[in-house]
Amino acid sequence: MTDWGARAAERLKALAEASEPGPGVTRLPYTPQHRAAIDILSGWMKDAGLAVHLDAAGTLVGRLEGPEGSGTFYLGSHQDSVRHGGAFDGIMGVVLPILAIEKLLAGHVPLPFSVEVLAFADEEGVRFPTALVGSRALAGRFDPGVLEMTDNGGISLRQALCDFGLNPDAIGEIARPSQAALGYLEAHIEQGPVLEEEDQALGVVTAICGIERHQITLLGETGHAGTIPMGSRRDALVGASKIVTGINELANSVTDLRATVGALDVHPNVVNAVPGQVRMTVEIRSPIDATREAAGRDLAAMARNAAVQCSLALEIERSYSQPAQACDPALVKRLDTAVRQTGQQGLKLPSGATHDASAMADLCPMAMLFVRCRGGLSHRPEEYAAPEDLGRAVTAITHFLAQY
Ligand code: HGY
Ligand code: MN
Ligand code: MN
Repeated sequence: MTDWGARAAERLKALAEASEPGPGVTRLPYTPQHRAAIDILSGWMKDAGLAVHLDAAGTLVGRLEGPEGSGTFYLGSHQDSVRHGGAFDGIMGVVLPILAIEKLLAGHVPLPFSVEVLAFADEEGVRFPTALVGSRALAGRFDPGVLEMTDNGGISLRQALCDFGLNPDAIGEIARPSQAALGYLEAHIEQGPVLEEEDQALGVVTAICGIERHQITLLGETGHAGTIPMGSRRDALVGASKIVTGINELANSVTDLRATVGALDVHPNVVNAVPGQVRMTVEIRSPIDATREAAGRDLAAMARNAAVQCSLALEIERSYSQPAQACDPALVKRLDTAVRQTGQQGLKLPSGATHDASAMADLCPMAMLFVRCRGGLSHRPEEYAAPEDLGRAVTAITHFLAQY
């Protein structure tokens, strides 16, 4: 009897080695670590009987051909991680469906359609100020303008794709025909505490929150910290701090709103010089798009006021946004049945994290299977899902597919 959970845990442990040095997992898109991960995944996909290719956006595709003209069901998640993240976020949603297909084929359960397992290159948007690159391309929603966006080293997404051996100008051709897209299922750790609190290994996602990210640059004037009078300073960090506290107060005062200043870069960042420039990111999330968009407008007003009060020049750009997406009711029902067949209660819950499923919803009906993670921790080295829960998830995915 195969222990599918143990196999999943072993595979995720092996994939966690495809990382930059340092605590946790750091695997950014179009890097040697990305290459290492897709080399490992390609072998497992082939062993499972999938035909493998890397598409122009860097998505690794494993395809099992079904009956002629039967349409395709998609499964998958992202291979990339945040910096010093965990070994489960994203990549678990690639490993589990490969094992589920292996399990179905081992049980001689024929699938009445083609299946593709997808390992998207860049969901997190940590290296470049955009996100969901591969899933948006598959859904036919790729914006070529993002190819000119650059990482902190000044490398453009276009250059990174070319250096990875890909042709950025062919990305437009990978969109899938929606009429043949039967649906998309993404298995993902919950990245929150609800399943653990409710003593459930698995959950069924109802909707995915909307998100927008703003890049802000405040430009003042640096100078000697001991000689410039306070009244004539143009201190960019003082301006930035008004935005940090303002957006935090706003998010604490509005229901269903979350806002985070996750990255802040001070220049010249030395103890005895007035900060002349600050670059910062502000991320806003809500399950209600109107709430999120209103907060985005409030942020812009806040930033303009801070710039005026501190005599700063301001650049603000909404570099990425994704509306809230409801999961497809028919797929949710099918997934609920499959989860219950594993002995779980089929707990329903929304996702405060965003996922490739948000973008795939533009192609076809989508659903998400949540897997319990210890303490709800994610985006940090302690991220963990137990092998027995991974095994339950493999079983739920096989039940989900076998229902067709
Ligand atoms: O940020 C998110 O919600 C996801 O992990 N990219
Ligand atoms: Mn993540
Ligand atoms: Mn994720």
